[in-house]
Amino acid sequence: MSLQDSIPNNVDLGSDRKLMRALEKWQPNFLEWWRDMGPEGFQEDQIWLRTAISVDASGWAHYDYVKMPDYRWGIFLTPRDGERTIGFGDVSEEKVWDEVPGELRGMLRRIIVTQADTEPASVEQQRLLGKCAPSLYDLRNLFQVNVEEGRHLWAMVHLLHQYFGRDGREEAEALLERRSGDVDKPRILNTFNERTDEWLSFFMFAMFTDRDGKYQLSSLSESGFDPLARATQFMLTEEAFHLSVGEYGVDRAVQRAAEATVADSNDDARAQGAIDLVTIQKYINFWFSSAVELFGGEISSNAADYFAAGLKGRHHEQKKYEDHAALGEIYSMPIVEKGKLTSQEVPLRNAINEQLRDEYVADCERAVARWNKTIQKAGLTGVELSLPSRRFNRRMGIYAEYHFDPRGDLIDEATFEAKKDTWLPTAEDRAYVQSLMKPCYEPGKMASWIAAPRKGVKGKAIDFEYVKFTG
Ligand code: BYC
Ligand code: FE
Ligand code: FE
Repeated sequence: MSLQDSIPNNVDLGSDRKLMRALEKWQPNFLEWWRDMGPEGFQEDQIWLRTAISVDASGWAHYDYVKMPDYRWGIFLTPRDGERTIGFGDVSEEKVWDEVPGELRGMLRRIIVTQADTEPASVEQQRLLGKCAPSLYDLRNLFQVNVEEGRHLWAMVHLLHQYFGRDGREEAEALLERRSGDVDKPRILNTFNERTDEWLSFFMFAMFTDRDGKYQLSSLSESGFDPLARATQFMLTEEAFHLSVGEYGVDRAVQRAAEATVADSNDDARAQGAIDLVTIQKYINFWFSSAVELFGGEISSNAADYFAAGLKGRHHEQKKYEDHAALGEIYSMPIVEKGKLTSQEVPLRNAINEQLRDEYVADCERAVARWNKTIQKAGLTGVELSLPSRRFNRRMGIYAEYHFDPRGDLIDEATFEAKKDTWLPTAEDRAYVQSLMKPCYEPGKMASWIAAPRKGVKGKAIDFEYVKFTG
């Protein structure tokens, strides 16, 4: 099969010899990376996967059994919708760019490489999960997420190859060389070096970390660099599924926790083989505080520069905002001064990261409210999950040097240390969660710690054979 056949695309790959050659060199390295660092095992099994084969709203997704190494990682840009002008920053109303403006090359490359780096990183973090999947349905969803993160890497590598010359080719190689968690060659952003080798963490990751992806992609989807805007628009169509895997995965663990608590004479969910809600709360605290870092510093001149240059806007910039210059506006931000929380006025452009984080936090609050409904429905009263304050447990940004409790109140280090084990997963909690990670591969059956999903994938039954083992 020629490269052109094996890469579904709408970027007219066939007529661009130079791009073809670059991708032909990169593809075997990608496949080698996939074999080494992609899902461990299962490479010969038939997985019922969706593949993006076009960009039409109605027909882009094709579902069939496929072996993962044969997955067709395509390159798609959402089609142009007439002439578009840039919608924010100092370049508002200028026509969008089809090539990289020379003076923005460094900034753009950095944004694209940072975005790209997260995609293979997440696949590496999740590589052992197949061995302990709580059901066939979940196993299939994991692999769906993994192959699509692989495709997101292709999307960014296409941009690097087509628009950044030799630098771009070198960056594309480096993306296959860094490794999640590696001491010498770690992935760029911290969260992508955390261990994600049990399923509660995986669901938390898809809920909180992929959701950062949604907001970052969204703010790039109106970029003045049109190929980036159109690439990220198409990535967002896939991202929605990843977010649902996370949100409903946590929901099912919560449901089982609540039901088990009700069923147990001592209210002990663990005695029933479930994960208790206290532990789930600690995982929420950990993963939310880790993901919240991904929005960058609260006060960021990088973000101001990206915005001014028309490279990175805000979530729903056109739809939601009236003033696309964001000049002369003030953002009021809680800061610590003389040992007390007070507020500081920051020029809006320097607070773009924080504004995006606001949208993200509100979205996470919505999900937690849904989980609390699930607890109620299970008949458990007096227990609620909550999202910690964005100031809690931070390593970066303006809150990093202080300590806060999950409510966001300033506390001293001794208090934090004394309470830490009640707020964040302990080694014992992690060991307990790990002890539940037994594979459950019989169609329709679920592991002890998780409720069944409400429905299967794309109209299939929950007990559909989502993975056919050949080994
Ligand atoms: N870890 O001005 P600052 C996804 C660095 S997820 C380590 O505060 P800026 C996905 C920063 O580089 C979406 N370092 O921040 C999800 C800078 O370094 P220098 C990924 C960090 O630049 C699941 C310094 O700190 N996409 O798609 O405004 C599965 C101060 O920077 C971190 C993107 O991120 C961190 N967390 O904002 C699969 C979009 N945060 O200059 C996929 C592209 C900051 O001092 N990236 N630093 O050396 C960006 O737009 C920006 O780079 C960031 C950071 C928003 C990440
Ligand atoms: Fe992605
Ligand atoms: Fe994702």
